[in-house]
Amino acid sequence: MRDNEPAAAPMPPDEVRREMRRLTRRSFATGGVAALLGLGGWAWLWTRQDEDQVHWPLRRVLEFNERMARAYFRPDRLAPNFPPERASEPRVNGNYGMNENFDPSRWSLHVKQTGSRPQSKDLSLKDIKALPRTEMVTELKCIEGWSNVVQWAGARLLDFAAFYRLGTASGDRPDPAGRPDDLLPYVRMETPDKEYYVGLDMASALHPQTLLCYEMNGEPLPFAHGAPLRLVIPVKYGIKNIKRIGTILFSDQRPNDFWAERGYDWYSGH
Ligand SMILES: Nc1nc2c(c(=O)[nH]1)N[C@H]1C(S)=C(S)[C@@H](COP(=O)(O)O)O[C@H]1N2
Ligand SMILES: [Mo]
Repeated sequence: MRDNEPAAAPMPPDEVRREMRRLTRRSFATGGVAALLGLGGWAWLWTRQDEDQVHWPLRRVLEFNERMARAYFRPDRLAPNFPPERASEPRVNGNYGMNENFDPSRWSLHVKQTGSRPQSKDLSLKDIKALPRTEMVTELKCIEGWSNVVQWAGARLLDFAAFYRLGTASGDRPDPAGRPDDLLPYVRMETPDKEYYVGLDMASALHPQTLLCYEMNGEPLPFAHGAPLRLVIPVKYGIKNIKRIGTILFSDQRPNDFWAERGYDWYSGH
């Protein structure tokens, strides 16, 4: 495919290109479109350029995937829970935004909200631990094809948003089932150095199994897995489970997303 790529296309770093090719090869989008087109069409497909470096026929399929996934999503549909004996240490995967100069003693969680009720505050890990503690044993699924059962503990993003009155146009506690129209549509999270960032739809962000996580398999969250605080969101693939959260933004604008900008599905549900 490399030879058919337009020379003018912006070139992300090599590592990203390799990952992107792996993702693209594995994705339903490519497989589906390729199967429909056959070999002759394949060359045509790879000459279609688009924003985000995604060839537009693939982009259409990704958008279709998202519409299907959103239609299928229910807040009361839970990802599978496993017995704690099944839990083990996942491999460390993905180092974007995890630079070694990070000083946890200077970390705080920046919380922001755009729209009619703007907010901005800094919270400590103590503040997060003061919220109701939720434990769960769920599967971390990477789009590369592996998965791992892990025991997590942390605060539900729903409990966090309820306590700090975040994520709604009214300023009331979010009530995803009762008052979905009052919810801001999106959440964005980024690492302290802003190198890795994810965009989430609010229904998934406020799903009861979405945790701001500070413990893994009964121990404080290791640094390689995202200490002091990471997101665990079992209704999404691993790419959305951002490690080392620096900022959380509740937003009325659809946020950009590290892997969506490199060709993968923005929604990334499963
Ligand atoms: N900051 C940051 N978070 C990240 C990534 C990353 O590169 N940087 N990679 C993601 C991917 S692709 C996966 S599969 C999971 C892996 O989590 P683990 O390293 O705890 O197993 O982290 C996600 N969160
Ligand atoms: Mo991943």
